[in-house]
Amino acid sequence: MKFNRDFKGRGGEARDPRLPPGQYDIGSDWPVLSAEATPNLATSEWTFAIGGLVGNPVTWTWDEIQALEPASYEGDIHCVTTWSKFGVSFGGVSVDTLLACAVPLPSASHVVAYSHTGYTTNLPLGDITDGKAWVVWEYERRPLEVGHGGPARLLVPHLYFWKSVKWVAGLRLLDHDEPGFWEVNGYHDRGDPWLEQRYQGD
Ligand SMILES: Nc1nc2c(c(=O)[nH]1)N[C@H]1C(S)=C(S)[C@@H](COP(=O)(O)O)O[C@H]1N2
Ligand SMILES: [Mo]
Repeated sequence: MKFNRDFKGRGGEARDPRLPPGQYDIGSDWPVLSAEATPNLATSEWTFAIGGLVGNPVTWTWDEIQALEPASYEGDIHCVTTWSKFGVSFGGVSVDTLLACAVPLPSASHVVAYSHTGYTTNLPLGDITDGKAWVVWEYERRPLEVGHGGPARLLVPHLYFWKSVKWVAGLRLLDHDEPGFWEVNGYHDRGDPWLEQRYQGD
């Protein structure tokens, strides 16, 4: 088998084509990385809201969001701290299903995703539509652990994992870009791992 130079690691071994530049395969580990203290959110108190530039602002309770059409993701995730994790599965609901209820206005171009703890991140609306983002409450078919964002987190696996807000509380649709917690602290505005957009200026 022949490999292109670009698919070889430093030792000359074949580089896994699932691995974006500068990343390594962390295997079965899954580190917990949180800027804030882990909150204890009862599902009876948890809500998820979509507001801002929408025709129909909506807030779902836990039972209401669970009743929506289920959707899942099977694939890889990439953290800016250089680990990637292959072939993970998450279950929840597609952000497309949620946005279909809220009806984005034509002027909506960006979102701020925010957590119940105050963490925020920004995304172009186009990065969370057409099957690219989920609100998830299952990992490997079990309830998502609280350290990893349970009861539910955002999942935007085509971007670095800091965009996947843990303990997610909602989306605010805007007509402009509004950098979030890590983005105002020097991280890249968009965070595409394949373009290695780690820090501002990358
Ligand atoms: N609410 C909240 N969400 C967050 C973070 C955080 O600090 N708080 N960290 C982000 C970062 S930098 C990463 S790498 C992932 C870590 O998710 P994990 O702890 O499940 O690995 O969550 C992202 N979502
Ligand atoms: Mo991260």
